[in-house]
Amino acid sequence: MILGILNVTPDSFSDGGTHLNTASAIEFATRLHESGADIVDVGGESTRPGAERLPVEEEQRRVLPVIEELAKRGVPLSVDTMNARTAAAAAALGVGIINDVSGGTADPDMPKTIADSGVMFIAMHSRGSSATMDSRAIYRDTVRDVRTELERCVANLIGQGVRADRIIVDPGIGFAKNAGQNWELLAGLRELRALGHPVLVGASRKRFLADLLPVDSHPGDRDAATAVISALAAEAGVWGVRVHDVDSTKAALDVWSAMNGARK
Ligand code: PMM
Repeated sequence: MILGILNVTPDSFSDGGTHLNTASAIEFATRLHESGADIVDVGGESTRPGAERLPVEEEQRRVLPVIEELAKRGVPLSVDTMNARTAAAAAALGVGIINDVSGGTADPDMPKTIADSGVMFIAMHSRGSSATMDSRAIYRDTVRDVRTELERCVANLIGQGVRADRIIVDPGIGFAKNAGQNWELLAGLRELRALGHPVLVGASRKRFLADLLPVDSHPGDRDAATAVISALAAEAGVWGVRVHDVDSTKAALDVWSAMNGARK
């Protein structure tokens, strides 16, 4: 699955401020869908390291009008939110997946809201908050520790009534991880699959990819590297990738798919 990213924020690291206006956000999301995004992931609150939390009213003012119109147009949607109230409002408008970078821990009402609304839930691994996560990137064995913490997160969600078959897990590339740890997680995706839940990977345009590029490169220059990760993630059996540039990831996945189909 390709989740195309729509950030309706003034300060996301790679596309902040581009789609703050509702009409431009709707047009961009429609284009993502037409280019091959299976789902458009709409977010109103920046989660970049150091970001301050946003009032929930402002988050809703940014995302709900966009979601309402896209849902009317039949675009399959997820909403990237840590707020149970936003999750509930989005689900009522027809959003099928709640994507929570805190794994349901930032808002104590999130697990029950998910359980009651019957939507799918993306439980992403992180530590601390956006403000503190960079200082929490200390692991004994990155893949094993992330796997154990995701396991605990999933058990907590199920304990609060969320159905196991509605949970997708995500290692949270770049969230409380340094560059080396991100690579370890990408190399260890098969181990995360052993959790028994679909796995989502969000490496798109993230800072660690800049190490592979010239020093004066821009986030958009990271799309080729992102597309290669998409194909390698598919090979490792992940369920989905969350990306900014749908065209390059779709091309990479088409190649993987053709090769996979020819396998004897
Ligand atoms: N990364 C960002 C935001 N939301 N959600 C999931 N499930 N996984 C991620 O890796 C993830 C996310 C940060 O990137 P952005 O600012 O480009 O959206």
